Amino acid sequence: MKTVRLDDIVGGPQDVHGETWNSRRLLLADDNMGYSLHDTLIHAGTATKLWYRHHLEAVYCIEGKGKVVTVDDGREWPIEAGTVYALDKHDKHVLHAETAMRMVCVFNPPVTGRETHDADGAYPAPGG
Ligand code: 9YT
Repeated sequence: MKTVRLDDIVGGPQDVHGETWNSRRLLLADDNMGYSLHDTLIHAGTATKLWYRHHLEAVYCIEGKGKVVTVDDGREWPIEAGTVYALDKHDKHVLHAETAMRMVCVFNPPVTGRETHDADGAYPAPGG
């Protein structure tokens, strides 16, 4: 087994900055767990368009408050500390952060490390 410490990730190659978020990637594809595990900060007052076409993502909000809007049906899903949302249908969505939010995110298949979103809000398919 092994341990990973957030303090050792911050400021290194697994500390990835997007326009509206900062993803500290704790476990990646190379860790061979079958998923990746991220501790992600979402900046207050932002809206992020996302569509993980190639991945399933579960997101556990542990700090802050906001909402997810699913694009196809316009439904609003309130999110606060203690809420998990699971994008089990590769749902196109917009994440609105009312306050700064801290999320524990799991991706299946795992991301490899440096991914940021394309114009659709997706990460590339594994293997290119
Ligand atoms: C919640 C969400 O999807 N935020 C965007 C960043 C992503 N979760 C990541 O790479 O950690």
